[in-house]
Amino acid sequence: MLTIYGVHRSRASRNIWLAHELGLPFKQVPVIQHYRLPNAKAAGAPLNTRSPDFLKVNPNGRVPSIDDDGLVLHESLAINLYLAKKHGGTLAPANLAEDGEMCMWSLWAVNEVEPHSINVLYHRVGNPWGPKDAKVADAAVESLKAPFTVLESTLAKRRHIVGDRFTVADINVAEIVRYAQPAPELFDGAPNVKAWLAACQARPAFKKMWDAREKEPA
Ligand SMILES: N[C@@H](CCC(=O)N[C@@H](CS)C(=O)NCC(=O)O)C(=O)O
Repeated sequence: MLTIYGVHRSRASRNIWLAHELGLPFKQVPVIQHYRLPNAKAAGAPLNTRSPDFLKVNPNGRVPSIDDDGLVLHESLAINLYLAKKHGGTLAPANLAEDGEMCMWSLWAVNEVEPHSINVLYHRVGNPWGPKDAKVADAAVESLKAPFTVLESTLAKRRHIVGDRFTVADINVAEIVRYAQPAPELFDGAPNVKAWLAACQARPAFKKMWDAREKEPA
């Protein structure tokens, strides 16, 4: 049985979305980020990223992690690539070339997009680390223009990130691009990215994850 560690309001959302796409049964252990609690170390605090029991699972102290019949993995995008390949089907790479492309796009998203898109989220919506700073958000939007141009030109040629079908690469990139949604000006300048993200987020598996996420306390 697959166990996913992490609340919906965390990067575990990526893995939960993928599991729903695959129709995979899983157990969720709702580990919360330590910084969202007033005192993560207090006796009786909910299981969090600094709880000794969770640090035994992931000594990095971050969610998500999975335990798949004894195989423990961290890093949300690696987890998705692993689960897609393990369970096969159309979400997974069909061959080595697609495998390379799916890894490339996942690493591209985490390196070229996430450091900036997370700053759009933190500084336009809510910053767990301190006050919001409009200048940081605006600088992040500026930094996202180049990767958005790359993604836009890719999606002008085809409807999906890799191949001609929805795959794990779409999930991995969409979940990172999602953080930039509080900057509509980026999407207005990239209509193919906007349409692709809307199509990803219209999928029943995404909506199932999102509905559960909305029910969690903010
Ligand atoms: N690169 C990691 C990042 C994981 C990460 O930063 N997770 C956040 C929650 S979304 C976390 O656990 N934060 C808790 C902490 O930093 O203590 C991944 O994609 O899994």
